[in-house]
Amino acid sequence: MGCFCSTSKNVKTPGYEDPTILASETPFTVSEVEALYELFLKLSNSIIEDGLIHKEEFQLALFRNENEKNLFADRIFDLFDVKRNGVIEFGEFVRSLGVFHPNAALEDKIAFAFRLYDLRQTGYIEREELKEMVLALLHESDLVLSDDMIEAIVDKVHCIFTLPLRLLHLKAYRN
Ligand SMILES: [Ca+2]
Ligand SMILES: [Ca+2]
Repeated sequence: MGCFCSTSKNVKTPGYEDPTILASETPFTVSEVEALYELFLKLSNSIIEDGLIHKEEFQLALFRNENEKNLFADRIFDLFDVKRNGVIEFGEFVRSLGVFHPNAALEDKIAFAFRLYDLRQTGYIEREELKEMVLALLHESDLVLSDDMIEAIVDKVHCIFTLPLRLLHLKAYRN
């Protein structure tokens, strides 16, 4: 006879990882990781009850809409899905959220933001990628702007994004 003493609450999700290990690798404390597990259980069982966050569940949590295609949500999902198997497991969830923690290293935050906009993963943020992202964000906010205005925004932001790069080039040239 098997033991039936464990309740369903003690059955962990497929990608479950020990909170003490996750806490040691992220800015979260053990109790914060445990709280994140409760949140993870809710999100990962909202549509498909399998303890894994599928894209539809992720979109539902972010935008309260499981069907509408959204570039921004797609991109964040891909960044969270580190192992690239199409679902977000608990470990991926906690490690990715760690980047948003106030105590996370600035380099990690910058790297995450950069990867978010580097849609084609070329290691460089192209103006077209930036425009796609700006359009997606505008669409999400229901803000209607003229094409000229959108182009002007993209120009300005792209200029800011590439400024450090251009300064480096300038410095290299001077030296
Ligand atoms: Ca699920
Ligand atoms: Ca995954």
